[in-house]
Amino acid sequence: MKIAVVGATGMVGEVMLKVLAERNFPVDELYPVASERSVGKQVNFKGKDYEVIGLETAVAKKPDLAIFSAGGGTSLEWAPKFAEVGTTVIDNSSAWRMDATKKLVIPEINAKELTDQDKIIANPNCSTIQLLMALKPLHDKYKIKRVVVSTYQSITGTGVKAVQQLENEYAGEKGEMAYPYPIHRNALPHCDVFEENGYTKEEMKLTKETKKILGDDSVNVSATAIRIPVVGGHSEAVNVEFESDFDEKDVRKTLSEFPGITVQDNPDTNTYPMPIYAEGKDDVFVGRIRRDYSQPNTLNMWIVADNLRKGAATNAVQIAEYLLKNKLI
Ligand code: A2P
Ligand code: 11C
Repeated sequence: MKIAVVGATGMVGEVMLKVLAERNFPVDELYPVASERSVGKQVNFKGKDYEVIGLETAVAKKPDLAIFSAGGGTSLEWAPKFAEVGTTVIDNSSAWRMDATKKLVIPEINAKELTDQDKIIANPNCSTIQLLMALKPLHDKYKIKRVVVSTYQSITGTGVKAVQQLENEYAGEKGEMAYPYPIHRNALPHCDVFEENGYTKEEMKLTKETKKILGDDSVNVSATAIRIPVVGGHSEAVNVEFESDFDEKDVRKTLSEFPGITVQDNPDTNTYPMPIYAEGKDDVFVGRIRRDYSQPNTLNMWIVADNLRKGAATNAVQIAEYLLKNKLI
């Protein structure tokens, strides 16, 4: 396989290279791609240094696969150019997710929708992926009516600049700000940009992407997305109302049998998911599973995952693995 990793010098791109190596994805030729600022720099893959190239040069190489994590603008402009030369693009940005002609894929949930005609495939938003991993098996069993989710999101979701901002603030130094306010010792009810309806784009991604991935417009999601000074993973407090009633034991069993989910839930031993455990792992961790006694058929849970892994790189590489296994690339 000839593979381009677009955004190879970024927060997700770096993890992408790590995950491709760890999972032993068959990479015969690797093209790390970044902005013109980074052309000529070196990145390491499996102990070997590779020179970063620009987008134009990468398209000319006609790779079999291009995995994009370089922002929506870059994807909108360049994914079609790769597709035109026969490259299959897996795109981590929000550029193509809600395009009706593009599939939005979490392999454990809907990879079966993919065909060899899909030349641009969208990777869902990180907070959507971990939410849906837990919702899907429960939706199949009890049918979801409504979800209320509050997120506690890692600064790594914003990228290198945000991590730098927090480091500067720790050190008491001034520098470029990724957020409109300090993030150290703070919580910002503001992930991505505000939309006209008063929600942020991140909140609306949770609402819209959920319907598309489940293929069910009747599932309603109300979201509040918060940025906190944490690295290692996103956390979500989730309240789910089902059509039918459930047994808590059965919920735990259903979740733990779903591939890619680990249930960590034992109040007696203070066992629950946390970003410091999820960091560097590919699974989605679910805990604090308990009935909401304030209304019928309703459940509370807490979901944590490494947003750079299952929320981005791992999910993208799993899509690539599915394409390869099913001879779709
Ligand atoms: P560069 O390092 O040259 O800026 P992050 O989200 O962590 O900030 O990373 C963004 C990634 O996307 C980086 O690899 C960055 O490259 C890359 N990138 C940003 N803008 C462009 C662009 N216009 N063309 C190609 N790559 C881009
Ligand atoms: C965050 N969800 O943590 C973002 C990061 O739509 O892919 C990725 C943005 C996106 O803010």
